[in-house]
Amino acid sequence: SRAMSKSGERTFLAVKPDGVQRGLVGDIISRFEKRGYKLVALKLQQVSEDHLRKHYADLKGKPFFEGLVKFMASGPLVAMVWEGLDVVKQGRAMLGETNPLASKPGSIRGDYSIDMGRNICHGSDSVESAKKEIELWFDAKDLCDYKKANDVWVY
Ligand code: 3AN
Repeated sequence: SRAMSKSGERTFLAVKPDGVQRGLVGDIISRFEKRGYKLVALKLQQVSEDHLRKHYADLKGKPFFEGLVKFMASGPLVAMVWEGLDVVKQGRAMLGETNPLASKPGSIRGDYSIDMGRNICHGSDSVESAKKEIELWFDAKDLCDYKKANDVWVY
């Protein structure tokens, strides 16, 4: 069924340095856990500007690109992989919009952010970019393949 084939979908999510500084890591993880998603990989890490230039390669040339790279390298962030039914699209909905003004209360950005350049979290925007981002941020051996007790009844 569609549900079975898409239940293994994965996305890359990050709590950006501002989210870590503001103590929002637990809240963000909790939202995804409670929604029914499965944590597949997780690390707290301060990454290089080089790594971030690769991560944001599609935005190269944008006026905010250099500032974005510097901000993302300015402190530790939490990089994660989450798995479950429609997690790419649902994850984006849970994050909110790029512009906090367009982010509805109830979303992470809609609840906690007012500044476009300080929007707390990142989530892959398609299944294809999720694949690329997961490969860029994690070794295959660090992705945990396990069953959760509620795998059956959540879906
Ligand atoms: P999203 O993170 O919502 O997918 P992208 O990929 O278009 O948005 O942009 C990546 C990040 O770049 C955003 N999270 C935001 O922090 C920053 N950004 C995007 N657009 C702007 C902008 N117009 N001014 C400043 N920062 C921006």
